[in-house]
Amino acid sequence: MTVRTEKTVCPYDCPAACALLADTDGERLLAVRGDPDSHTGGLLCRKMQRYERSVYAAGRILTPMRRTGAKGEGKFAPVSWEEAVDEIVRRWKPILEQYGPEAVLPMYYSGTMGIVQRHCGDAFFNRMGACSLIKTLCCTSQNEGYAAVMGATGCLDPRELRSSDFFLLWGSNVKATRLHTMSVLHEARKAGKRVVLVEVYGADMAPYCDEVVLLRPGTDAALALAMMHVLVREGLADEEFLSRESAGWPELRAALGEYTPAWAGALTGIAPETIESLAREFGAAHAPAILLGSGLSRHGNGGMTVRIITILSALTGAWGRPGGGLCGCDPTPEHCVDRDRITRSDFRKNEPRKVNINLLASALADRERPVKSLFVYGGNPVGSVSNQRGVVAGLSREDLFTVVHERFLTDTARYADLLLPATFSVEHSDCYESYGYCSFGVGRRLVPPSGECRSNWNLFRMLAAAMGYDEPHFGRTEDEAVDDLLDHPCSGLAALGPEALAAIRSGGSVSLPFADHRRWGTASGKMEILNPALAEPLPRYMENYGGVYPLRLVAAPSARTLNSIFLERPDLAPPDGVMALVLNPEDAAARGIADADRVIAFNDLGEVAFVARLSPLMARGAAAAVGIHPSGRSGNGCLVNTLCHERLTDLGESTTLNDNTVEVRRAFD
Ligand SMILES: Nc1nc2c(c(=O)[nH]1)N[C@H]1C(S)=C(S)[C@@H](COP(=O)(O)OP(=O)(O)OC[C@H]3O[C@@H](n4cnc5c(=O)[nH]c(N)nc54)[C@H](O)[C@@H]3O)O[C@H]1N2
Ligand SMILES: Nc1nc2c(c(=O)[nH]1)N[C@H]1C(S)=C(S)[C@@H](COP(=O)(O)OP(=O)(O)OC[C@H]3O[C@@H](n4cnc5c(=O)[nH]c(N)nc54)[C@H](O)[C@@H]3O)O[C@H]1N2
Ligand SMILES: [Mo]
Repeated sequence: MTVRTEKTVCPYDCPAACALLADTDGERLLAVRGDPDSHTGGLLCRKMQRYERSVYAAGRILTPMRRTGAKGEGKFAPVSWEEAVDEIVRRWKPILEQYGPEAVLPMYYSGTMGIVQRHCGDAFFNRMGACSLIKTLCCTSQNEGYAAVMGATGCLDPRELRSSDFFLLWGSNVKATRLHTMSVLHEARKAGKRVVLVEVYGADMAPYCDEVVLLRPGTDAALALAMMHVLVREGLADEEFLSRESAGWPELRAALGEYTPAWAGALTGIAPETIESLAREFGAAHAPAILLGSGLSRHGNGGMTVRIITILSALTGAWGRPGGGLCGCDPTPEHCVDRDRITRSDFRKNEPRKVNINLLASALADRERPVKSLFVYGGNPVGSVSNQRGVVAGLSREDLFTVVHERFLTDTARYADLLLPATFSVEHSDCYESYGYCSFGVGRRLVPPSGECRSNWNLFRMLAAAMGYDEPHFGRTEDEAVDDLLDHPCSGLAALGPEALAAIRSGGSVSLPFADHRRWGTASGKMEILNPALAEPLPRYMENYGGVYPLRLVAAPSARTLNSIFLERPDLAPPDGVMALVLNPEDAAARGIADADRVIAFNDLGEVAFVARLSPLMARGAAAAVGIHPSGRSGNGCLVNTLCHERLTDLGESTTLNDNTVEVRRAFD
């Protein structure tokens, strides 16, 4: 057997887009490891170290299938691709005639981050005139909150963190979601620099931090405002920098008086002395870095919270010094290639009906403008979108024709009328732009697709042919689509020059130059502390939506999975195989709940059965559901998103997954 080693890229929705070395025998993927000569230095998460176990996992969908049981039951029988495609076209025809193309709702989110495979369905559905999905299920409010102050100014590049002298990890589980930054934190602490965590649930990161500050979900802006209050009072704000580089500082400064540590203490649950000392420490640092996660942006006040934390990051003038500033936002994604060459907005001839992904349940319940067909390719909305009961009710509609293109029988795939088998990244070609680590990579098809699996690109090619869409775009191969993107690079990639591009054309990753934050990418050319274009020009403290139940519920990421990806892997399942809800021991004791008890979390939307886990590193008055699980792991088949409302954020129409309240009781069974 000849083993070939080739360069490829991790396709998943993590900031780093890790560079991989893949061993194959030409037929099968044998092993994968991190590429030591890359921006990630060869470090690879536990999930991807055994990628071949996912590719060849039991339960992989290998043929097209038609539903034979009730919707949701998960019973299917194989059919050929020809039958499947014929049926799709046959079922769409009367829908298109009677209801128009806007009765077809395409849905994808972040199954693959490859630019070609992820977005290729847009060209097809633009051509059809179908609904246009507003894809704000992740961190749009975070990026818009940042951009409200900084415009298109690049964030602090993770490579610059080596020059930082104080680290504020703000709502980010770096170990799970930004593994490559862990070595920076380790080195920093060895050098005597301080690392402080501001979290709702700090158990994963606490061992790597000097101090953990726990706060009530959704109150982060109060902490940031009170820190600014202290910085001003102590003369630690860089007045000269702010008056030179920003617009609106005098107005905000005048408003800071009321935001005292005592005021913030009452809202956040943090002791006022802690806020004082944290502010002083931040103010004394030469180049403090805030590493911002997206959890705090998934609240009704999320955009405003990120605006305020962004302003805090600039208050001491740190942005003017190497290593100082804020890391973790991406105001100008996709500056390597022109995504429109894949999505083809020019194919659309109608003004699209827009459906926000977070309002899927409502869209499926809309009788005035009914959705008659849902086409899912690269998402698991039953597990990932708010109002799970509503989503499931929609998917259960007998008159909804649902197609799901998937690799596994997810909780969403169970509702498919037709289930189509999808490829893994090593079975198709694509290119990838990291969203936090300034890299770009290409991964070509390395092994033949398993069974009858087809890539998203090839699926839409087939459907376009069957629908009679004869644009040359749909005639191209996926490799031609990748080549076309590389032949027309945008600024970030073009700057590398033709040799660097040629070196990765057949597979591999390159690091991109540092983002330029010497000039503010805003309309005024200054940091916009006051932004006249917004409904709230001057930042102020805003409450999140909250609710009437006593515990604030958040959904935290799991290091073992990536959203609902990797659920196929027994080696990554939780050790006890259960879906846990983390509570602070005092909140648990007040309810007679002990560790490992079965509990029910409930609110006006429904009930979810968890197993309780008690942790002193969980904020008082809050509860965290870690990871997305298959419904089989839940005591009553319902997942955490059952308890999440369909409300949107203040900026960016984004998810408010972390902005819900619940009560929890012991389950007696
Ligand atoms: N409770 C809870 N909800 C959440 C989150 C959470 O942490 N907890 N996270 C939120 C965030 S940050 C995000 S980004 C969203 C993610 O939302 P989704 O994208 O809906 O969720 P995933 O679990 O990533 O599902 C992606 C699916 O795509 C499939 N897939 C992978 N590659 C391909 C491919 O090439 N082609 C096709 N056709 N399918 C493919 C995978 O098998 C997987 O089932 O969820 C959000 N919702
Ligand atoms: N292993 C693993 N890696 C992942 C993912 C995963 O699911 N697993 N998801 C991927 C995706 S899609 C994304 S978008 C990124 C996300 O990566 P980041 O943006 O860095 O965010 P997370 O690490 O998910 O951290 C969110 C944290 O916010 C906390 N939190 C929730 N609400 C609040 C709040 O109100 N205030 C504060 N201060 N904290 C709060 C949660 O406890 C959680 O620890 O990670 C990606 N990488
Ligand atoms: Mo995400």
